[in-house]
Amino acid sequence: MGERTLAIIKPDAVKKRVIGDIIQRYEAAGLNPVAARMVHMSKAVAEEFYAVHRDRPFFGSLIAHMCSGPTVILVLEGNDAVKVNRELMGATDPLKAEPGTIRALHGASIEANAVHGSDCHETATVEIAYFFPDMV
Ligand code: IDP
Ligand code: MG
Repeated sequence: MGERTLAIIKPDAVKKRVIGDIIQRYEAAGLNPVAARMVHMSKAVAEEFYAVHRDRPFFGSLIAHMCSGPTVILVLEGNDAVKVNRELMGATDPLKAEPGTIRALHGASIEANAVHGSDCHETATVEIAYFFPDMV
């Protein structure tokens, strides 16, 4: 049934009330939601999820943002799901994201950039297991 990837609609996008718009874009791109949870992350949960960025200067601020309100976490399934989702999201910095991408449309800053998406198949497997342990 294709590949799976993890997507997170970040607190800035939830506050902006664009959950529906973003999920519609996943569906239109052939990325079918197969699991979903709404999660207001604790600091510990966000820190573990973004552990790879622990030494980056923006880490503390990123964690504060991810814990600033509820998120919507989805497993998306489809052909080439990781790559298709990364293209649909656009570049990390919304100002550099291709027009029409989710981050170009809804991102507020390089930090509050509306969505997360797994960056490769291996990362997707780890990230899906982290939020959906029953799926593995
Ligand atoms: P990605 O989300 O496009 O994969 P990463 O480099 O993995 O980008 O960074 C993870 C998250 O950390 C980004 O989505 C963004 O929220 C935040 N971030 C990345 N670079 C910066 C920065 O230079 N300043 C502030 N936040 C950043
Ligand atoms: Mg990344």
